[in-house]
Amino acid sequence: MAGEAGSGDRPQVGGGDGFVPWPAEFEARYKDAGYWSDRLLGGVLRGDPDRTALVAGADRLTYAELDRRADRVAAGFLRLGVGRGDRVVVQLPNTVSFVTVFLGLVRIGAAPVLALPAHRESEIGYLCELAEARAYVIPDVDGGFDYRAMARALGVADVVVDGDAQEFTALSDLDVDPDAEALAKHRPDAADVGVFLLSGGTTGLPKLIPRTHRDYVYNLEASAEVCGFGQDTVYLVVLPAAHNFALACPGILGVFASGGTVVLSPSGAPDEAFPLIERERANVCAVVPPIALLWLDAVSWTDEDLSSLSLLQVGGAKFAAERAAQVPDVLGCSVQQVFGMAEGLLNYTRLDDPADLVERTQGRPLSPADEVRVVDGDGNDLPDGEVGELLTRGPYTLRGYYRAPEHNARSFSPDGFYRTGDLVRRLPSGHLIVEGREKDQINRGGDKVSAEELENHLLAHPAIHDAAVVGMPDPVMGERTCAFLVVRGGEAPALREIKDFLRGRGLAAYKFPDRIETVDAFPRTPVGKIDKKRLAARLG
Ligand code: OOB
Repeated sequence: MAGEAGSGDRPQVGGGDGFVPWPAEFEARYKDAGYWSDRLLGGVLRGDPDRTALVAGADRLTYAELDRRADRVAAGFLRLGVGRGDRVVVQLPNTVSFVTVFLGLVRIGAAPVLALPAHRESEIGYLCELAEARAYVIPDVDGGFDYRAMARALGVADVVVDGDAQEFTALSDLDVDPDAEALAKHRPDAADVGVFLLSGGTTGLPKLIPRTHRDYVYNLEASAEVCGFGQDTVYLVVLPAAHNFALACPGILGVFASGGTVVLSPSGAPDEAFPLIERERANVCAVVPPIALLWLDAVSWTDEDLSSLSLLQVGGAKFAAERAAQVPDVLGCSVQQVFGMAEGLLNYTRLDDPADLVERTQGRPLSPADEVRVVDGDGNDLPDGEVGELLTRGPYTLRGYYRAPEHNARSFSPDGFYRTGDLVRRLPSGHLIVEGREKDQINRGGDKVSAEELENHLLAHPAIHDAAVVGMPDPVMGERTCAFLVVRGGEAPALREIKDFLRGRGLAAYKFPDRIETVDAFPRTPVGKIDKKRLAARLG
C-alpha cells in the first residue's frame, strides 16, 4: 500500500511545469507546525481491513478489498504507460470506479484532473489540452449520454471506458496483478501535485487548481477532525464525487482516513438518497442548499426512516438562516454550514457552536494557519463587522492556478493571498458571513457559471451582437442565469434555440441561461464597461 512518501530526489510535478509552489519559508513553517506530513493521498485507506469502506448499488467493498482493487487499477495504468508526473482527465459518476481510478492514479503519482459528469466537449477538450492529459477516463453511457461519442469527437489519446469500451480501452482490462517494485518506482513525493480540481471560473476558460498530496491530505484530515468523523461515520455521497466538497471536505477521502463507510448515491433526489439513508443507516451527508430545501419539503411526502442522520453539511452557496434553523426540527439532525472553495480555504461552523452562529454564519476557517483578510476596494484591511473582499492564504490554499501566469497576476496579491471575489463580514469570533460577490460569476445552487465563458459562447451565435450574463434571484437555486442580448436586427433567437446552439458547442448544460432578455443597448458605467448591476436591477 502506498503509505509513505518516496524519496525526494526525483523531479517533482510542478517546479517549472506551471505549478506555483509555496515559498520556502512557508513550506518550512507548515512542516514545522505539523500541518504538512509525508502522508500521501494513496494511503488514505486507514480503516480496519474487514470493515466496509464503500457501498455503491449492490457492491460492498471492505477496506482490504478496496485497497487491493486500487493497486490493481494502479498497475493497469502503469501497463498503459501512465505513471508519475502524468495527468489523466477523469470524468466518472458516483461509482466504485471513480474511487478505484482516483486511488489507483494517485498511488502511481499520476494526477487525476477531476471533470464533472456534466462537462462536455467545450470543457473536456480544453482540459485535455491544458493538462496535456495522457488519458481520459469515462463511463460508457450515463444519464442517457454516450461519453464514448464525445471522446470520439474530441479525438483525445488513450480513452479508458468503464463499461462497454467499443474501440477504446476497457477499465476492466486495467485490472492487473500489481508489481510492488513498479508501484514503488512511481510512488509520488508528498510535495507533488496529487490532484487537479476545477475552479468555478470567472474567466472565458476554466482554470485548473493543483492540490499537492500534503496540502490535500491536511485538508481532508483536519476536516475529518473538525466534523468528528470516525469509524462509525456512514457518509452518503449525493454531490458529484469529483467536487471538492464531496471528495475531501471531509468527504469520501476524509471518511476513508477515519475508517468509516462511504455510501454512493447517483444524486440527491429524495427517491434515490432517502432509501439509501434508511438501508445503510447513513449519518452524515453533504449537500448544496437546493438539495437541503428539497429534503426539508420531501420529508412530509416520503416515509423512509431518516433517524440515523446526525449531521447535514450544507455549502457551495448561501444557506438562509431561517432554513438552517428548520433542519434540526424537520430532518432531526444537526446542520453545519460549509463555506469552501476548490482553491483551498474551508470554513465550517463547529459542532459545538451555539445555534445562532450555526444558523447565521458560514463558519470559521478550518486551520489556525489560515490567514484571512477582509479588505476594501483599495486593499486596506477592514475592521470586524464591515463588508469587504475575502483574501486568504494558508497551508492548503493554492499559490497559483496551473499554467495561468496572467490570470495569477490578478487573482493573487503580491504576497500570495488568493483574492476569492467573495464579499464577507467577519465576526469577533472569526466566523464569516457571506454577503455577496465581486466576481463575475453566477452561483446557480452551488454550480458555478462564469459570465464571461457563457458570453463568449453566446457571441459566437450569428444573430447575437453583444451579450451580458447576470444572476437573477431564485427562491430555490439562490440564483439563476439571465443573458441580456443585443441582437443584429430581426427577431431575437428563442431560449430553446439558444440552448440548442450552446449544446451544439459542447457547453455543459448547467451553464445554459435560464432566461434571455433582449435590449437595444447595454447601460454603461462611467468608464464604459457594461453596467451589470443596472441590468440585474431590471429583472423583476
Ligand atoms: C465550493 O467550492 P467551489 O470551488 O465550487 O466554489 C467556491 C465558491 C466560493 O468562493 C463562494 O463564492 C461560493 O462558492 N460558496 C459559498 C458557500 N460555499 C461556497 N457562498 C456562500 N455560502 C457558502 N456556504 O462551493 C465548496 C468547496 C468545498 C466545500 C464546500 C463548498
